Amino acid sequence: MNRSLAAALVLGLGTLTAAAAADYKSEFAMSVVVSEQAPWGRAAARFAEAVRYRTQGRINIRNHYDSRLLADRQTTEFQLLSEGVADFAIGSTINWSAQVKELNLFSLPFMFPSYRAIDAVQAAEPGRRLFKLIEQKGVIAIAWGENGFRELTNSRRPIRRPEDLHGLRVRVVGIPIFIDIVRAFGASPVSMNWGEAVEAIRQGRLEAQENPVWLIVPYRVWQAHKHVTLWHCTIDPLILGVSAKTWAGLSREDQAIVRKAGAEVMALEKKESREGVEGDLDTLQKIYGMDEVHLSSSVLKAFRDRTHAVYAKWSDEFFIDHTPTTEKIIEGSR
Ligand code: X2X
Repeated sequence: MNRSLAAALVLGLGTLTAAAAADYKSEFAMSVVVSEQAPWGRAAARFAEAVRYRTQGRINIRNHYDSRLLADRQTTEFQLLSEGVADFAIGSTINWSAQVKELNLFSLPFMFPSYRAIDAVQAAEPGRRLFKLIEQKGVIAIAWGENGFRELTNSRRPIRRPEDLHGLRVRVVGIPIFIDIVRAFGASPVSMNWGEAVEAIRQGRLEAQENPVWLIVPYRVWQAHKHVTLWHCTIDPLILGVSAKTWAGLSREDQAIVRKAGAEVMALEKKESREGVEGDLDTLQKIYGMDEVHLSSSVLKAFRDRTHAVYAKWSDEFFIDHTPTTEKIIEGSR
């Protein structure tokens, strides 16, 4: 290629980039299911600010917290994101599993024993495969974050053995695997969106639920539920995603900015969601007056045994090829 042709091409590309930037809408919408009180919501605020600053205002993101873009129907988030109704989202893999069923991998009961295990799986083939799958469904996955290990809280009694769950009404997100898990303990699942659940907790109408420590604390679940069992039954990773429709309209330069800011913000989010949790599980008891139940490894095994059929059913249904790989990676991370 001669030099003037190359220069013309570069110039042409430059013009295109500028034109694309000038065409941006004045406001991009970002969906978040929780509020800024949680590490997850704080990450959304930081991301919007970092992107606005680094693009010199070209990308102006407005955050819609508390499922406001979703009319409190959190399991529609992925669909609205793929359709471009939301441009960005930091979403829970539980909520997104309504459309991307392979994300149920993280909801297989008692599969992930540690943060090391989850990090290893995300960094390896299963994690990469999930990002690719998501992309095929119209969402560019930028980075992993974390809501956290999900713990069981209730207002009735300490849950020390699997039998203690019998007859309890436990709120879950309306996702089939969670319904199966709760039923495996002889308890009754009640499907509810988070907004509705928070209201019910406040009014003392919800006797049990499961969520990570960093939602239990800011949403004051501890005021209504005195009992918490730290069972680590499932883990709830988050993904920062961009609608492929929105992504296609961004200049290369701005795509790179979004990727970099997203990776930085989500790495910090993951760290914050684990702070005061790993190696110091007494926070809920010491500061918030909850009665904490820790499970010995033999009791944990009894809980796990109860969910064996659920594990088998869901891993066979959806992860025939990547459950074994994931199990191997987890084994190696111990
Ligand atoms: O609804 C929940 O429990 C929450 C906030 O953790 C999710 O979005 C999965």
